[in-house]
Amino acid sequence: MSFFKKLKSTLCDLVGNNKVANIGDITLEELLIKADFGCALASKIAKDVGREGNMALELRNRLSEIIVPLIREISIDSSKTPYVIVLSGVNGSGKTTTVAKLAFFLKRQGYSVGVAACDTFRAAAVEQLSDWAMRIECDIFKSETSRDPASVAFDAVRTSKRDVLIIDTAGRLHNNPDLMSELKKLYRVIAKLDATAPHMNLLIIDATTGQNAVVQVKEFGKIHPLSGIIVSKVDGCSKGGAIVSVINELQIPIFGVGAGENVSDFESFSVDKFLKDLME
Ligand SMILES: Nc1nc2c(ncn2[C@@H]2O[C@H](COP(=O)(O)OP(=O)(O)O)[C@@H](O)[C@H]2O)c(=O)[nH]1
Ligand SMILES: [Mg+2]
Repeated sequence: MSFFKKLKSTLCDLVGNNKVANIGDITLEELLIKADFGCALASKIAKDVGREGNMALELRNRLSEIIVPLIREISIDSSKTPYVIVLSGVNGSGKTTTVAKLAFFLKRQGYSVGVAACDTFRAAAVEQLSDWAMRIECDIFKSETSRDPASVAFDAVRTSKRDVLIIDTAGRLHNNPDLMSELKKLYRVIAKLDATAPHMNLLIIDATTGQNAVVQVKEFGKIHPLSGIIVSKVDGCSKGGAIVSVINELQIPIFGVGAGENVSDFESFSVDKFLKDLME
């Protein structure tokens, strides 16, 4: 079931069945808190929705107001060859897995895809991406000799003949200036080949990160402007409200969510899909 459909069935169906209107049972605010919206957002939405009229419709409208302005569709500009996507984020946030998921998703849409192993710190990271590339059957760019991620990225962009090139990077803490300047260098060298690259710059955020996500968006955005985020590991947040709260808190475009460890566990977002899932 899609992410927003699940959200709808945890919330709106209950409200629609009037279980919530019978305040004796449970209030809307309590329901939202149970669905992981966090106290502040739960209380605000509950207040906005009120207690009369068509509460289910009001609730959907409030959710739309929060989410719709920030939903983006992944769209590839075919005039850019390769169309370069860079994924960044802190350690373990799900970057490498998301590279594989995106590659799989785009291949299924008919694009030819290459991936670049620019996490050169750990041999295991290159191996991890090589395994994925073999399974998905896409090109992989890696270096046996260079430990410089910028030079691997440069060669990949220069030689890739594919429609899309997805660049994996090493996890880094935003408070490590050396690693952050290394990431800056990666952006600088690929811009030498194409001043408009990367064409999409995504931050991968672990859904269970909480408040620190705000800092991550701010700090990674300073290195290179972010196109938006993908939130990984939403399968670990059973009720979905936490994601709405992240979207609301960060006020940054979201392109989709990762919901598992397999390549097919990626859900891309679009406004049409959101409205269909939530409003139907
Ligand atoms: N349950 C779940 N696990 C995930 C998801 N995305 C990544 N992981 C797991 O999280 C761990 C770190 O992922 P990885 O892609 O290596 O993170 P990286 O360090 O940012 O490259 C691995 O064990 C992945 O299998 C997801 O959407 N759901
Ligand atoms: Mg990785």
